[in-house]
Amino acid sequence: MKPEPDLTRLKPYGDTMDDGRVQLSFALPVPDDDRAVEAARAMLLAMGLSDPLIAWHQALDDGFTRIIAYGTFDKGIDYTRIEVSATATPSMSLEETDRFIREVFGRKIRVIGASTGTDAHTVGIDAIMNMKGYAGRYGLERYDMIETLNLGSQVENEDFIREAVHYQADVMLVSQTVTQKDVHIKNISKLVELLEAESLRDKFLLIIGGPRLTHELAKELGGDAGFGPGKYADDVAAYMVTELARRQESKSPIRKKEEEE
Ligand code: B12
Repeated sequence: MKPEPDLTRLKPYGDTMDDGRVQLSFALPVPDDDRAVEAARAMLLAMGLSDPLIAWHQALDDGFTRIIAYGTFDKGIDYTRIEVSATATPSMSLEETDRFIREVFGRKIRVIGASTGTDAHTVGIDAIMNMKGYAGRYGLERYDMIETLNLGSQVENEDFIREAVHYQADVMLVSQTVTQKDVHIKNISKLVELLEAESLRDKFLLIIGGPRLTHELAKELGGDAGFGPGKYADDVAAYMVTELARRQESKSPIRKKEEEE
């Protein structure tokens, strides 16, 4: 019989259920010698891992050592209590989203996107916006009822806002890949500040994405939603149309009257 994990004390799986074995790889800024190996072992223990094993080490350069190590995580995590912060949107196919837009808005939705600040990475924003999409999931350009403008990379926040206003965008998509020295946090905060200063923040649905972006972080920074790895154009499209519809409905005179009563 297949052994079942203890979900109230969930542990990593190495090669037997609940063994808690994990693999780590990291670099140490010291020469590759016995002392580096001992330091790596001490670090694993300091991380709370038991049975540390340094499986491989190699000089990366003078004064730098690459380490591959194993350790055991004994404590376990209560999986039954884990809560996820994510957009609660039902998944919709491309055709369903197009139909939804036709029925609810009766016009095309306009989406502008960019990789902003000094960030030169375009693959993430292209994965969401380009016609061919990514990983077999078509991008927003493929939707009949979505109009897109992809500004590419290294777009200054001020230029991005100006273009969004000019394009009369409903949605702004921002991609941030580089996170060194928290540049993504500073850049997104600046964008939100500028939008607020120009009383434009409520005019756009602001969606932020990137490899180290979570929904929670995006919200914390003043965005409406965040999407990271494993999310594709159809996830973004479904979120944006349901959220725009919700906002449209909350502004409708009938709804306002109902709320007042
Ligand atoms: C390709 C690449 C480059 C190319 C970029 C070419 C291009 N046109 O994009 C080049 C060579 C130019 C480059 C340059 C640099 N790079 Co680079 N690069 C990469 C690499 C190898 C792949 C990134 C990628 O394309 N991923 C594939 C896409 C599809 O994944 P994704 O971005 O996560 O996108 C998905 C989601 O996150 C989400 N998503 C992303 N954006 C958005 C936006 C929205 C709105 C939504 C909804 C969703 C969404 O949807 C996508 C699909 O699921 C990564 C390492 C790696 N393997 O990840 C390093 C990496 C990102 N680069 C890195 C670095 C440091 C740099 C440089 C600073 C290097 C240097 N010293 O010059 C420069 C940066 C220059 C600059 N000014 O920005 C680091 C970043 C480290 C960090 N945490 O900050 C990485 C992680 C490499 C590393 N391990 O050190 N890079």
